[in-house]
Amino acid sequence: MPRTLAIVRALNEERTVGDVVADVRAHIPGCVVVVVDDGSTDATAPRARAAGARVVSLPFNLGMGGAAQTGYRIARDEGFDAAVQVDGDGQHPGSEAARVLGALLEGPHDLVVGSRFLEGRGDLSTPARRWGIRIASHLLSAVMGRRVTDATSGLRAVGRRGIALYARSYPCDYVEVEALILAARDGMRVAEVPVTMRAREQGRSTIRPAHALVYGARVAVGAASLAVTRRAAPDPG
Ligand SMILES: Nc1nc2c(ncn2[C@@H]2O[C@H](COP(=O)(O)OP(=O)(O)O)[C@@H](O)[C@H]2O)c(=O)[nH]1
Ligand SMILES: [Mg+2]
Repeated sequence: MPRTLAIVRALNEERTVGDVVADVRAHIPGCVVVVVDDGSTDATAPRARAAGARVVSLPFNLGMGGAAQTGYRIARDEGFDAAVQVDGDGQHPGSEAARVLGALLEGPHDLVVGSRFLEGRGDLSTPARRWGIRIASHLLSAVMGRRVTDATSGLRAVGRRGIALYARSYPCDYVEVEALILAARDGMRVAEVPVTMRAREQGRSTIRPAHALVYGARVAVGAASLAVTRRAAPDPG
């Protein structure tokens, strides 16, 4: 069996993180779960530990990108074969994490993203978020040369190549979208599989409506830079 690390980023998710850890462990046998507690001020760390996770408590808030990179560094340094990213807020069911991981392990892809929009599995986000996702997905599809329907999905799995890449560098602003751009630039093979996600149980998304426009613009810049650097890349032959 390939050794898999589940990376759960969590900021003040004491109400959900324990269930998330238990759910992932139940659906992915043998999986090690690391919760990257990014400066939480609640009981996120003890709840995660009680559910069987390893917990890395960062000394201060690094944000989603820094927290993800922390997880990938553990995966790289400890020689894991695969890593699956799962949110600590309970939106990603363990069964769906297992599905995404399964698709990765079947091959031949280097990165598999769980998409809410393939097969019309329902859309739980706000209208602004939907627009951000739509813009991001269209631009990314154009640049990556393959259809991407859910560029902001945080439910994704990578193999050793992705672990090495993301341990070296993980974007820090529009993390999930830019991480896809990074993967494409590195020549990684990307695929999506349909997943069902749950609505957020508490708190609110970190993506606010006003961000949607900025989000689209940032992705456009990232996509353009990808197109340019790709063309400029020297032919290894
Ligand atoms: N490590 C870390 N996790 C965060 C931070 N902000 C949010 N998260 C976690 O990242 C996951 C996704 O965040 P969320 O706001 O739900 O984003 P959305 O689902 O894409 O709208 C959740 O598990 C949050 O607890 C942060 O600054 N650092
Ligand atoms: Mg969420």
